[in-house]
Amino acid sequence: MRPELAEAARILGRARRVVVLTGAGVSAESGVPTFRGEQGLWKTYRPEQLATPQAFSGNPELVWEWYQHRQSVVSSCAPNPAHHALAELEGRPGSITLITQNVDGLHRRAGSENVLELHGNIFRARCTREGGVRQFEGKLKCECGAWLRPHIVWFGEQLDPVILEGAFSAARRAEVFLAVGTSSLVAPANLLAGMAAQAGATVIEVNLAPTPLTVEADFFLQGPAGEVLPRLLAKDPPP
Ligand code: BJW
Repeated sequence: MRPELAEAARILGRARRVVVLTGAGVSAESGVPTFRGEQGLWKTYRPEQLATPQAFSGNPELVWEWYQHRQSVVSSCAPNPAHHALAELEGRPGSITLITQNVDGLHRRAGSENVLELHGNIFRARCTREGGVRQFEGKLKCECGAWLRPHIVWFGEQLDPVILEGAFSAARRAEVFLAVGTSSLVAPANLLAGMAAQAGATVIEVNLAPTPLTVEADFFLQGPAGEVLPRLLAKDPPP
């Protein structure tokens, strides 16, 4: 085991309050495209065309077409060893808060129960008139006649204040903050690691490549999440 990985695993193993923030990279090995980078979704579609309230009011059918396409991609994917390693973490003593920017639902499918979905869920829809949230079942209009929209936080939209406050308060109380597979570019999720560090947490980053967080992290574990996390979170890590 690489020495920094062994040291990070030791600190994690002793911590009682662990907060994990995941991004698109944690689902990449499941086959879900990331947002940025060479193979990223944004290389194919411009975000301002599809992931904004303006795009939806201009052409709701087009936006829904994109989301239904992504629903079918995600439905054909399965959780990978990174999701499973994080789900197993819930069985340990102490508190684990899993915060995800992902909308794919793969953490829950892997068995994680305590998940804060910061940016919504691709399989849910919300009435644009009444605000009610339900599972998306193929209908684009609510019974009340108004459009349903994806239950997703688009650029320029506020995050759910209850979920965001839950994430902030967990970060402020964390002993260890683990950031996995996120470019750390999108606010306010990218503020969480700094909040935890300021409150004294050890920050561990797992990513294929350095990000703006890397210089502030105590440990940067470079590699695919599906390989690094099972080793980092193993109950009895090898010496
Ligand atoms: C691996 C790996 C492997 C790969 N193993 N690692 C100007 C106008 C409007 C707003 C703003 C503005 N300037 C700033 C803002 C604020 C904006 C923002 O932060 N923008 C930045 C881009 C600059 N934020 C917001 O608008 C937020 N709301 C807000 O702040 O409200 C207040 C406000 C209102 C108005 C103005 C200003 C403030 C809301 C943000 C919502 C984000 N929504 C999205 C799209 C959802 C749509 C959808 O899914 O359909 O959420 S954006 C997109 O990015 C998505 C993701 O959750 C999010 C984060 O991306 P993530 O997860 O980090 O993925 P990637 O692809 O970026 O990175 C993947 C990483 O994994 C890479 O580092 C790889 O190396 C790594 N990786 N494979 C390990 N196997």
